[in-house]
Amino acid sequence: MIETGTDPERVLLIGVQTREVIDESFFNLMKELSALTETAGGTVIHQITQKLSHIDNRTLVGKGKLEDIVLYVESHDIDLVISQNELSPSTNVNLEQEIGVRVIDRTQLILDIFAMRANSREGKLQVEMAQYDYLLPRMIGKGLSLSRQGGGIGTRGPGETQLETDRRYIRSRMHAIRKELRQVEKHRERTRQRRISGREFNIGLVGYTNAGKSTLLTALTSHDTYVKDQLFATLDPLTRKFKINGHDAFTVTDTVGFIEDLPTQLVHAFKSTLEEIRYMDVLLHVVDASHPAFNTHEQTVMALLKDLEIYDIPILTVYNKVDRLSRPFEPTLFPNITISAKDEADIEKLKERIWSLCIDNAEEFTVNVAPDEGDLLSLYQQNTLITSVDFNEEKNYYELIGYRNKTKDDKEDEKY
Ligand SMILES: Nc1nc2c(ncn2[C@@H]2O[C@H](COP(=O)(O)OP(=O)(O)OP(=O)(O)O)[C@@H](O)[C@H]2O)c(=O)[nH]1
Ligand SMILES: [Mg+2]
Repeated sequence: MIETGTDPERVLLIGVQTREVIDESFFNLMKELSALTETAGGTVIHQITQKLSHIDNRTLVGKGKLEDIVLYVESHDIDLVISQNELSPSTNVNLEQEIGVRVIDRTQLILDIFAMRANSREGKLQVEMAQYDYLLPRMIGKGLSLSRQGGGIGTRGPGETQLETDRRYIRSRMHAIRKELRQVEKHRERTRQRRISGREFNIGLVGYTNAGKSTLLTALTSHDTYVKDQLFATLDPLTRKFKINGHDAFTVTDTVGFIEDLPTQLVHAFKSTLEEIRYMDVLLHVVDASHPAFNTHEQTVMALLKDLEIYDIPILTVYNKVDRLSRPFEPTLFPNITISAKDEADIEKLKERIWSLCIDNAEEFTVNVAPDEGDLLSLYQQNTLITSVDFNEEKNYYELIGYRNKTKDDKEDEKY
């Protein structure tokens, strides 16, 4: 956020619509850029766009349009210009020189929001890594000044003193971060192992940013998580236990939201976080059904899942926010469920679907537990879905029948 005491930055958005981008997509991209800017704490004053067959290598927009921009910035007290199109280092410098205020692009804006949101040590390191990854090629031979005194959108993340030091420092810092991230990853691996051997049913939430993942996690677990009408409210994976039909054996994990054209630096940096998804038993793909671009959103998510090579986890598409729908809704992904995360009856319906998906992918088992093995009994209750308990008087033990999660090993074995 912008520090208190300072007024929000006044932002002008600019964008070039090239021939291959249709009007509707361009409109949505500019709208999303505006939402991202507000999320970063800026105020969007105006936007100036241009249709061109291809972007101008020197200044992005044509000469006349550039004059319009310069005039607008001067007469409306603009602090910052944000470009929808990716800017090469030299275009970026040219624009700043011509316009006379700071100019950043969508990637820098998203990196900035991530820097603002990162809470955990791991999240912070991942963002720092992504920012250096972005900065490094921009320093080489460009004589680009890295001093970004004054603060504001696009300047958050690695501290200023660090930005002012040289490439060698950045390289060695990147090396150190990589090393530390590997440690964190090992730790995560151990927790994951425990979760898998615990044989709980792990439900993963994935989806476009602002789809309602955190709201759903809260609704399923009746706990408070950070839910905000902002893009990228959640950066760190968060796992909570929850119950279905009185059974304790479920966990749900919230993940970072996806976005169209997520900067590659960030995809790279958050790979290990995103890879948590791979270890889930069932995925809930949350889609904001009330969003006009929901179709592009869900395709973006599916493409990322494909990139992560996630093929064999059952996915239930959860079309959310139906309470906001004003038009008839045609689902495009199957199987699906249409809900409002704010409707308790819908949450119950969703739990039933999760329950059947888990059972479908589990194995039935029977086991006998002696009356003095109370600990064992509760272990089964915690980690499996017990559907019947009978006391066998003749043999003096409890007969349990239930479903348990297949371990990843069992799943591997099945393939052969
Ligand atoms: N009307 C309505 N609003 C909803 C519903 N579900 C979520 N929202 C709102 O949508 C906004 C975004 O919800 P979040 O749960 O933060 O979304 P998210 O997917 O976690 O977003 P990121 O963490 O940014 O990726 C919040 O303002 C929620 O209150 C719903 O079913 N109906
Ligand atoms: Mg969230």
